[in-house]
Amino acid sequence: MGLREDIQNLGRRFAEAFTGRRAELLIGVPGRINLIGEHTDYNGFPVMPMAIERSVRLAVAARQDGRVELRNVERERYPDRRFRLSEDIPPYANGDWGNYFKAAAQSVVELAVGWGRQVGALRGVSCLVEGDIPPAAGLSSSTALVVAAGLAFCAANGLEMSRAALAERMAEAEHYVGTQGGGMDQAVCLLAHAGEALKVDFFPLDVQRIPFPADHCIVAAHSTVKAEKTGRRRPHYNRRVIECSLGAQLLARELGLAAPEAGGPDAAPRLADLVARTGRAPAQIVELLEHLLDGDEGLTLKRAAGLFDLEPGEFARRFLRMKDGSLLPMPGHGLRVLPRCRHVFGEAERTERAADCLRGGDLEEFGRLMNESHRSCAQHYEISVPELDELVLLMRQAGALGARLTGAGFGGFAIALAQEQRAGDVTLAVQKEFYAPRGLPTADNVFVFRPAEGAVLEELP
Ligand code: NG1
Repeated sequence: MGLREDIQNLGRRFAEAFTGRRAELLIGVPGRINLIGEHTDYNGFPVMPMAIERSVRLAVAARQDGRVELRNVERERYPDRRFRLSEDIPPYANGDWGNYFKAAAQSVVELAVGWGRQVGALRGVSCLVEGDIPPAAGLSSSTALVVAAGLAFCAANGLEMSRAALAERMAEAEHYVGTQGGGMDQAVCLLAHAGEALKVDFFPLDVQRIPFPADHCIVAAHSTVKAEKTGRRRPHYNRRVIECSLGAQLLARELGLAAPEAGGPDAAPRLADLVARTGRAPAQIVELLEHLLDGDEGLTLKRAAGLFDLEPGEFARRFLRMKDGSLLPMPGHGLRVLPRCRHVFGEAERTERAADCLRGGDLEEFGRLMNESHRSCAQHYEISVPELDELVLLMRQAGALGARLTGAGFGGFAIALAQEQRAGDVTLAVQKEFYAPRGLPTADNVFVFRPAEGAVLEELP
């Protein structure tokens, strides 16, 4: 069944959930896999994702008051939630599913106020929610929910903006849940087209559509390790954002681009700016950083502070502060600025090459780039886990052209690019070698994906 049929079915169930009322708007937002370009988005470098045939769906009725009433079809797992639109919406407990709605609501309220609307006059929504994107698996279930909620609040209040503008807004909005993510997921779930991958550039957002070969597909296999955005994974993700930002600021100072005293990570240059503003090749910039750090792969607090001519306390306050105001705990192995930058600059080049390969039909080379990407994610970015490494190896051995982890890492899914006629072999291999020995089914753990369409919206008469 397609996304449009799915939302229509949900619309029919709305009246049972909210006795007698009718849904006015149906929304479907897909999840995504990322083919290549991992942890590049927040550094200003491109990514290459595609939407998948798994989605979050909403049936929505606008309310006359500013209340938000949420009901999930999986009510036991996701209990009902109610809150009120206001200028400062307090979050639920960490990890609560309602926070993804609050993230969108907070951002839409700010937008509406900026456009001269009174908060008290804003309309809330009653929403019936369902979804089939595996959660905490790097397939972007949380972003699909934030974006779906953003579409619902904007529609209920007649706030019109382009999909690209909404994508940028919702990327910022999702920081409400505490992860300082980039803009990839919001862009792909709003701007994707069936049968195509996207090459997405950032700051400003720019999307190029690249046809995906009809005789190839993506096999995705769950590592069975949860990668919860608001749980264990959050500090690991944010630490990498900060490590990259430190690299960018050190290099910018060295290259005479900006004074790091100008502010913390928010105001700071990104790694991509160093290439764009100096015209230097990424490899040259990595060399410069190696030289600056004397090859030191894990900076102590004292060493890092010294590089910025600061006392450790002052350095931590200026550079290690996360968006929620707390300070990044100093990792035992130090700040791994050099390996993180090695990954990001290498991945940026691989992503550009991969886009050319996809355009030119060189899928073998594309697969090799995926393999290199996985190696770099594991070695330099340290975001793989043994289960993901095992899966990518199995998939390559079974005839995939290339395989890698997808999304933020620390668990979640591995993906493989395969010719259509080899997809069965790849699936069988992971079933026999990975899931069967663990006593797990392949259903809901292994999927075959082809690029799906982006978000759909249907107004009901
Ligand atoms: P997932 O895997 O959906 O959590 C996260 C970020 C992306 C990007 C990737 C790594 C969010 C919402 N998404 O994706 O922006 O940085 O990691 O490439 O934080």
